[in-house]
Amino acid sequence: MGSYQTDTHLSPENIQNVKNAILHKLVFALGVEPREASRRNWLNAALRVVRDLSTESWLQTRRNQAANTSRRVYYLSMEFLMGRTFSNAMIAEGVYELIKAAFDELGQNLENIINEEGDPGLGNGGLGRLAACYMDSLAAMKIPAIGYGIRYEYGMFRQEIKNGEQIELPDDWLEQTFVWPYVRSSKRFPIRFGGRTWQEGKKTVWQPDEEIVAQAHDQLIPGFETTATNSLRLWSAHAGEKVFGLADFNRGDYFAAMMQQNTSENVSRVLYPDDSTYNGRELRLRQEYFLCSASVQDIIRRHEQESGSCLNLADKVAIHLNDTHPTLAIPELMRILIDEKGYSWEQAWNTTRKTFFYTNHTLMSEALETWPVEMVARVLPRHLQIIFEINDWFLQEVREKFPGDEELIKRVSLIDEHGDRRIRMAWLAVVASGKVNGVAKIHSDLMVESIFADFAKIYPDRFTNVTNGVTPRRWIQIANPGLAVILDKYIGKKWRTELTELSKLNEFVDDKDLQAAISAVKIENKRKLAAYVEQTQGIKLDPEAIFDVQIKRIHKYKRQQLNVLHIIAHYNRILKNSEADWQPRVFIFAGKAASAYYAAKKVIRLINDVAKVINSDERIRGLIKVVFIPNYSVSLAQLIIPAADVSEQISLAGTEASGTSNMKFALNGALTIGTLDGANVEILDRVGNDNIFIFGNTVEQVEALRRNGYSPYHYFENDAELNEAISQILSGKFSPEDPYRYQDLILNSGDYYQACADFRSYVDAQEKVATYFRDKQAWTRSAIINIANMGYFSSDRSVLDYARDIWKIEPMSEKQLDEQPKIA
Ligand code: F58
Repeated sequence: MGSYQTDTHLSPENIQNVKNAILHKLVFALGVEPREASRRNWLNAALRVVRDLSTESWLQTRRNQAANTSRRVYYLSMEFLMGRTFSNAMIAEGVYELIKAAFDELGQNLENIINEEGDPGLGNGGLGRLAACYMDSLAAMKIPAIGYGIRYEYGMFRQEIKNGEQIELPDDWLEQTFVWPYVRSSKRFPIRFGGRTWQEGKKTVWQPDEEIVAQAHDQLIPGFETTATNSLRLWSAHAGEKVFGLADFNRGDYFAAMMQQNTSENVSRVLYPDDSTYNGRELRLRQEYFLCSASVQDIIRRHEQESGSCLNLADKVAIHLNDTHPTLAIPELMRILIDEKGYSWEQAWNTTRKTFFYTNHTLMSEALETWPVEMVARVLPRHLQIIFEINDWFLQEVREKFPGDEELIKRVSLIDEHGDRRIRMAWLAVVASGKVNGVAKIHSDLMVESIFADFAKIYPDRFTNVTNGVTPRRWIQIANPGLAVILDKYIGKKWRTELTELSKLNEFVDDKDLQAAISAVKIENKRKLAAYVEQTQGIKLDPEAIFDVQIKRIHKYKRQQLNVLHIIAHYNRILKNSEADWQPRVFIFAGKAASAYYAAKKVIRLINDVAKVINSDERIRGLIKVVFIPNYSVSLAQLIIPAADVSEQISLAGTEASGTSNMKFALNGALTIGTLDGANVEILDRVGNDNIFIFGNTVEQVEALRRNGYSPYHYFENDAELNEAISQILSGKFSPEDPYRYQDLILNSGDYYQACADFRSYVDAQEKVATYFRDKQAWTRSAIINIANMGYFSSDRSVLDYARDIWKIEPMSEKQLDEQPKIA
């Protein structure tokens, strides 16, 4: 297969071509002899072959996009959790079967080779994975888009469990050669920090005292079954010449100069591993500015190159802010337009306000970013001035609309004047964005009722919803090939890009053959997961048991501790009546706790302590197994989700903005046990009450409890099972070597997320789960109904919503994608 092969038909000749192409890469790109090649070598050779295919389309797409009049979206995100590239690229290019056949002939097993690829953890959780699903869908939907992020040298830490505790180890993902990206040596931009500003007439001059260089690394994002190929451009930080210590070298101090180089490169050294508390450290501010400045400079360069000037920027450019983390792009664009391109303030502001769009991912106040004025003054003095000017302009506008309301002014000011003065980044993002959206219906509604209530009065048309989605290519086709085969047979192949096609399955919910096929695939997936758990942890799981799964970041609001309380209560019930005909259950957890999040780390330890006691208690005859699978990642999610019977989505109502694993689970035929929170509400709307287990207080009830002074002791005293479970934890039943280990958990921490209040209805819902599971046919029927009604939750739908309602971008047609002459 040369770089131009487009015939993907499974003929002997094509297979031979692919084999030759892989061998050619192995020998001439990697310098490895076939008989000495390791799996990693085979992987890298094949990755290069597939990359050649995508590269053709990529260059072609770029020329066609440039020639096209359409607007492009630039998706700025501090995190992209892309997962492995190889399978995704093979299926996008339609060569999976060909490569599999070629490897068969070469005596290699494709699945082993796929599993050899590392899984770059350049994100914390849902927000980063959402960005990755959107990159996949933007390409598949032919929407001109470029993602911008940071190429962290160390991604999310590697988690090991030692004596039940989380240990964080560095994730040195770059140690393995990652052949997918192209390093763009010509795409380098200076990023400046510090220094001072002064006026020269009307002009402001900024003289920074530090300069580093941002270097572009491009990953191709091939669209599924289209030539449309977008890019994800990640920046790495390097010492610029100016920093690379000219002064120090002149004084002959080589060592000091090298040290300086190290500090500059710290900017892209490591991902901040905090999932939902905002971390106000200066290095994080520098990282955010680094991403914003490099990306905005690149956007302007490209625009000028394509349009000849900077003038019609807003017509051609939409910049999307994935949460507030890239909000400094706003003052950075203003700065460049005013200081470097000579725009007036008004011209620059009018352009900026038409260019930006912002997605909010959380209502929790501890996660809202604010930066101390003092710190921004030191690190980015010119940007601080611009932010103050935006604030003056904005407050003037508010005073005109709402004269005399000085309390309102204080609340909406971009500067929080309480205590040390701070810049409210979410406010800045709202003021400068054409549209602001939440990520699920309930979240978007709550957003305008709570954190943005004042802004919704000032700008009533600005707020909207785009419910999250997930890509069916990765989350069905790659993660669950057995299910993909069934779908192809019953509803045809179109679901891959039109997920609402799944609704055709509704016709077959009572079809015995379909039911048998669906449960056979589920059992097969459970066996695969069980094999992994046995191999890695030595715990044997019964594939006939209910696989009940909670995999996500460990956080109090996600309430893993509620799950544990039920497991203990269930264990106690079995002990009291061990002869009864109990349904065997496996409770599976995975997820990382922020390294400084003491309570979350304790929850991991509790899960492991409980697992140890229960798994080794012979009296319960293996009726319960508890497993914590270490080092959760995208590739582990791909293994675990298709094997789940039950999806745990048990956050306190009003706290989980959307959730996206809830969609992946239901799409793979798991039944949800969940609260009326985030996208669970929309999943319920679509699958109906009979096919989901909803429990717990509603947002209104949660708020009423808070208003009336919530006390967990009330529930503790009145619910015998809850009382027993908590008392056992507190008395050291699960930590006999350290009986006080969990003294500060649950009750003594005030139970802010009301686990005790929802305990009873959760346990009742779990009872219903166990009873329902016994009726295999009814259960499988419900699983099919879940799959059939998840079409809405495709990220293809989400990005088309963004393109139509927010960015005003038309997808390209196949004709437009083919306009420019081919390269080869
Ligand atoms: C998540 N946020 C939401 N933030 O919690 C989840 O409900 C939603 O489905 C998802 O976004 C996608 O919209 C999230 O993952 C982070 O990880 C941030 C990382 C940087 C610091 C603040 C939290």
